[in-house]
Amino acid sequence: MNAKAVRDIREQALSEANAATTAAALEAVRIRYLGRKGLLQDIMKGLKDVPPAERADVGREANALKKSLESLLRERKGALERAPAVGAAAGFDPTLPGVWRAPGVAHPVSRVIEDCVRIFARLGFTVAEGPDIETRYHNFEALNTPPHHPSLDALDTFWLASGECLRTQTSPVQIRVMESRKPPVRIVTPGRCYRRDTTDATHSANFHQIEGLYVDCAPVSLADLKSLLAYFAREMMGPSTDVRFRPHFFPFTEPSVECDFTCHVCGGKGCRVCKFSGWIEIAGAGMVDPRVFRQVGYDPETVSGYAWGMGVERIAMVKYGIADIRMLYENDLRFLTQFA
Ligand code: 2NL
Repeated sequence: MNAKAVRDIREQALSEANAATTAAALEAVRIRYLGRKGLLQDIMKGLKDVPPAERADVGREANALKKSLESLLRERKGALERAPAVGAAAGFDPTLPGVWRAPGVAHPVSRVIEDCVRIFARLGFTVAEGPDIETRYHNFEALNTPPHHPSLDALDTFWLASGECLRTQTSPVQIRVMESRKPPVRIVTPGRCYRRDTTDATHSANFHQIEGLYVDCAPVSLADLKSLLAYFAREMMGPSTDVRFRPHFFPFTEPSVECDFTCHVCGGKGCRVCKFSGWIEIAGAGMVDPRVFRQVGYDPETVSGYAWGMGVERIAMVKYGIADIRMLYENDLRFLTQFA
């Protein structure tokens, strides 16, 4: 027995420990080398026969064998515990089907926004966005809202201590775009809006709008607006959809209309969905009021345009037959994944 022989045993022990792929195999290595009847014990027992000059060297090598093998066994045991069931030895069966992950689907609100944007983009409209926190000026005053209008009331709008508010519509985005660009303007503005509504089947304090604005230096007419909304109606609800205008009032458009689509369920004959009228109210619209143009620095004598606004949740509910707006916000995947 000499130091080199002990070193060789150590090499052998370490390589066996490295090759072991199960806890049982590691334990067998430990017993063979470090066990009570193991090789290390044989070396220790043989020390007395080693010439005194070499004894210290052999003892040192024996100690190194013990220490390095113990530490490698500890490390390998930890690694095996952290990575269970990998490799053929742990029972991996490559012929079994893989783990299936459900593909995600867009939320119906996102889906409707994407569909609207795609349809209007074909007509040359681009998307504009703005802040959720708006100034009183951009959300109300620039839109010709009279000072006594109920929407300015603290009971209808979320006012912040700063004097700003959470936007109640996406029209302020259009004001900001007109402030910063010369006509022609052709934009749609999808986005989140806020109103102090008590939640019920058709109201949510958080909801989404998509508005549109077209301004040109050439004369634009209500007929242009109607053909645009008719095109949108057919693309969104089906090719046989028709539209009608009813007179209405908005402070920011003159004249103003409400736009109904024929009911996509009964085709206009009358059913429960359209409350037997054949029509479903979808959008508010009109020709941009000259006072709004003057506010943003446009000359109403030389520019004209139309604007419209629609509720995203409302379109989703009509299109997909959703009875309660709250279902869109409960995050129940059994419900949401139906609209892929
Ligand atoms: C509705 C009505 C509407 C507009 C929004 C608008 C924006 C500017 C100027 C003029 Cl900057 N009009 N937007 C016009 C008419 C109706 O929305 O019922 N939305 C759900």
